[in-house]
Amino acid sequence: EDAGRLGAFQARIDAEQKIEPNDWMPEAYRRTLIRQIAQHAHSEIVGMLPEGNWITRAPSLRRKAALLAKVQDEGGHGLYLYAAAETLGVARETLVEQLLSGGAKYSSIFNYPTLTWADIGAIGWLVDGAAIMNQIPLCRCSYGPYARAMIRVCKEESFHQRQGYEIMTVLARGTTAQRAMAQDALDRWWWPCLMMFGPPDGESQHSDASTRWKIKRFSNDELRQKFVDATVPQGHYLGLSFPDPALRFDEATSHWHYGAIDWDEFRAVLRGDGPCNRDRLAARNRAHENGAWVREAALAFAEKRRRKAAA
Ligand code: FAQ
Repeated sequence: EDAGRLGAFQARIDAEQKIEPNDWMPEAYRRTLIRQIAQHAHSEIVGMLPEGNWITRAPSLRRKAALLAKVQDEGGHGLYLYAAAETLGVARETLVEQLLSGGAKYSSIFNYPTLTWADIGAIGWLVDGAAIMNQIPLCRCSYGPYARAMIRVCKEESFHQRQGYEIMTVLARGTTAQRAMAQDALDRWWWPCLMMFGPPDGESQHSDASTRWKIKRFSNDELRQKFVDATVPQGHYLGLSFPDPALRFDEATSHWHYGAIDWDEFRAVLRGDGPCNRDRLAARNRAHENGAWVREAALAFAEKRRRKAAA
């Protein structure tokens, strides 16, 4: 019976039909989606921290308004994504608990510090740029609630990317000190951004299954290359250089060839030994504790309403 159901399930995926929450699905499909969507949600929530660090220090009211809106969007993305994960039968509280206890993964990129205002430009341009490259194909993911959430998320990420590139443009055309700040931010964020796409294809343990299930439409290395090809000309347009002596345009393939990624650094960040892993988790735990009164008040209010309705 299971073989029949499995065949019918794969046939629906092959026919580009969406899988919806009440449809039958193999346990492994459910598990991999919960894993990926939860990690994605955690990334949005932890991803608010590096930029949140600069909200009170944005250089103008206009910059502050845009940054505040961007960070709020990220909180919203986290919430849609937790809701999408809940349709697979996992409680949001369980996922939040896994994040707070350090048992869950979130994107490696959010374990790096934001040292100057130029980092806000670099995050928008590069981190959101990488996020879009990875998430546009997820709009066509086989799981309906995840695919639909990605449509709005990508529209917002596209605004984020533009605000980041615009910050970089102003700095790159500014004083010598501003230009140096923009270059320094690019130097520090470039390699960690390339790591966002995940391990090389040969070491990506989930890629085969996720490709068969049309969760993944492109491999980690394919998306990484697309990102490099799109981003290098943008950096050159700003008059900035990339911290990679091996970077060169390959006429034969029409792709930008890039140097070796330091996968030891990636593995260290995943183990919890990146520059900010401990700070990020401590900040999330503090925020959760400081919000306890809101959860208690919401529960008390819901209880009062329930009693009123029953009376
Ligand atoms: N960091 O077998 P694969 C954003 C893990 S954008 C940490 O290749 P898969 C927007 C992976 O989970 C960032 N862990 O895995 C924003 C797996 O571990 P597991 C979030 C990583 O799933 C911008 C193991 O390595 N975006 O937040 C990373 O097939 C600005 C083996 O890897 C998403 O999550 C990494 N970089 O492919 C917010 C997109 N890479 O679970 C604020 C959705 C890999 O076995 C400010 N996710 N790992 O313990 C995906 O597309 C996929 O999950 C990949 C990884 C492509 C990330």
